[in-house]
Formats: sequence, C-alpha cells, structure tokens
Amino acid sequence: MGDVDILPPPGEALVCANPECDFAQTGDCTDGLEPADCPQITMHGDSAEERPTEAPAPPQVPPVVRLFGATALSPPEADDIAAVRGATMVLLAGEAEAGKTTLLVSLFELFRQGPLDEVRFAGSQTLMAFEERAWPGRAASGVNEPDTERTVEGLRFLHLLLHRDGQLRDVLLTDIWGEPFENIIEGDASTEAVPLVGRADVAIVLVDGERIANLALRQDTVRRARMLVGGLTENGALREQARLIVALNKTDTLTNDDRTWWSEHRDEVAEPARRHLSDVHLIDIAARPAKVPHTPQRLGELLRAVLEPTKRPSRQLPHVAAEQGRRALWTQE
Ligand SMILES: Nc1nc2c(ncn2[C@@H]2O[C@H](COP(=O)(O)OP(=O)(O)OP(=O)(O)O)[C@@H](O)[C@H]2O)c(=O)[nH]1
Ligand SMILES: [Mg+2]
Repeated sequence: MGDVDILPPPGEALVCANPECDFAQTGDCTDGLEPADCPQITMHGDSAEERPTEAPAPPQVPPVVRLFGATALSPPEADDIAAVRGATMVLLAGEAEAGKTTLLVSLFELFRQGPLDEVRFAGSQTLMAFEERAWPGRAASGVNEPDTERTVEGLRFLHLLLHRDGQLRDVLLTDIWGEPFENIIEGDASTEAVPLVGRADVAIVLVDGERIANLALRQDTVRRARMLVGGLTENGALREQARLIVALNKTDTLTNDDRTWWSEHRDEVAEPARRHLSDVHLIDIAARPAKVPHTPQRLGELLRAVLEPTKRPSRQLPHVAAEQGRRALWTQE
C-alpha cells in the first residue's frame, strides 16, 4: 500500500497569495517563513479576494410599525377606509366613565358569539385594538373585578365591517376619552373640542346610569347631558342629517323608581337636539351589567338605530384622489 496523502478538509487547505511561491505544491515558503508567520499564507477561502463579502446591513426598521389591526385607527387611516366604499362614522360621546369604551368592547364580544339580531360581523381593521380593550374585562385576564381600562388621550377609531341585508357596511366608531366632552359641557365649542363632530353620521351621547341612580347626582347629570347635547348640535356642529341617540347606560344599576324618574326627565336631555335635528332617538342600555355573566342589554336595538339609513345618504368621502386633495374626517369643511 503506497503513501496516502491526508488532504485537509475542503476549505482548510493553506494557500499562498504570492504567485512566485510554490508553497501549495512543496509546502515550502519561498521566504523561508513558517506558514503561521507568513502574511501571504492563508486558509483556503480566507484570502481577501475569496472571503465572502459581509452580509448587507439589515434594512432600517422604521421606529413605528403598524401591525395589521394592532392599534386603533388614526384619522388618516380611518379616512383611507372611508375612501373605499364610504363608512358610517359614529361619534361616541359622554363624560368620563359613562361606559363609551365598554360599549365598543361589548359590541365586539357579542359579534364574537354570532350575529347580533340580523347583523353579522364581517371583519375589522382593528381586531387587536378590540382585543386589547376587551382583555381586562375577561376573567382569563386574572383581575379580581373585570373592568374596562380608562381611555387615554387621543382621537382613535375602531372599525367594524358589518353585513346586513346582503350589504357590507363599514362602521368607524370613535374611542375618545371623556375630557373633551366635559370641556363642551363647560362651554368649549364642540368644533374645537372634537373637531370631527361635523363628520359624524351618528352621535351617541352616553349618560351614566349610575349617576341617575344616585339621588344627589341625578339632576346635575341630566343638566350636564343636556349641555353636551346642546353643544354637539347647536351652531350646526352636527350636520342636520345626522342622527343623535341619547343612550342611558348602566340601566342595571337603576331601581324601578329610578327608571320612572329617568323616563320623566330624559326628554330634557334630548330637547336641545330636537331644535336642530329631526332624527333623535332615546334608548336605554346596559353595555356591561355588573352582575355575572355581564350580559349586555339592548345593544342590538342600539346597533339597529345606528345602522338605519339616515334621512339623506351619508356623504361619502371622495376617493383618495390626490389631485383633488383628501378631505379628512377630522377637519371641518
Ligand atoms: N354596572 C355597569 N357598569 C358599567 C356598564 N357599562 C360600563 N360600566 C362600567 O363603567 C366604568 C367605566 O367604563 P368605561 O367604558 O371605561 O367608560 P368611558 O366612558 O370609556 O370612560 P373614559 O374613557 O374615561 O372617558 C367601568 O368600570 C365599566 O365596567 C353597565 O352597563 N353597567
Ligand atoms: Mg374610554
């Protein structure tokens, strides 16, 4: 058996970059150096020419990435949805803790269980935003008393694509905290406090039933709700074709006497709207009754009132035709 050359594994042969040197054949360096001391001798594949170029730097990630449906929509994003086939814009108004966000969450949770009356859920661009708001209210979240988290500042929309009578309908619902509405009650112009008011097809003024159940607070609650309705409807703030719904929430906290008292006073709340709008509804709901299993009351009726066609078809936003310029939902004409 002859000598067997033990070849180094591929990629591990030593080579010399000097063309005068026959180190590769003889194993001798022409300069008489040990391979480790010769700057020309390198591991095969490790020379400057053969060394793979460094991997290109990953592309710069923009600081904010919008994951599909992860956050509520900003006004321009809401505009983009409205530009496709028009959308019903719902302004959810009411003082802090009236239950605005809870109402949104409960609608979403009801749709997860199936159609709500004849209306089916067909999708949402803000699924994760709904989930995020729903999570603290679920027993699985581990909180002792499931609740809704207070809304933080900002103008955001949640989106529902609904199917009814063979037609799809995009609905954009605001999730705005109570403060701007309290400012309207204190005298601020609603077009300043909530500039998108002129774009709303439907405004829901939510009244906190827990305050109506409180003898010490009920008169003032009616007075303040009336001021809010006035602020939203006077001076053409809400368009005259818009619908106003006064919704008493948290009816689960009311006694029969409280209900009677409310039925005698609720027209006082709606009255300023009737001077400007012809489409005014009064509805009593419980978005999330305190008692387990927290089954919402009369939200189907509320949704029907929202989806009923308005007197004149809601004005569709122009398509996103750049040359015409886009009319934003949140600006006044
Ligand atoms: N008993 C009862 N409590 C309710 C009902 N709806 C909402 N709540 C509670 O009312 C509280 C306030 O609800 P939110 O939805 O955070 O109120 P909000 O109007 O969004 O408040 P802001 O974002 O601060 O303006 C929470 O503790 C809810 O659980 C209801 O129908 N019945
Ligand atoms: Mg809220």
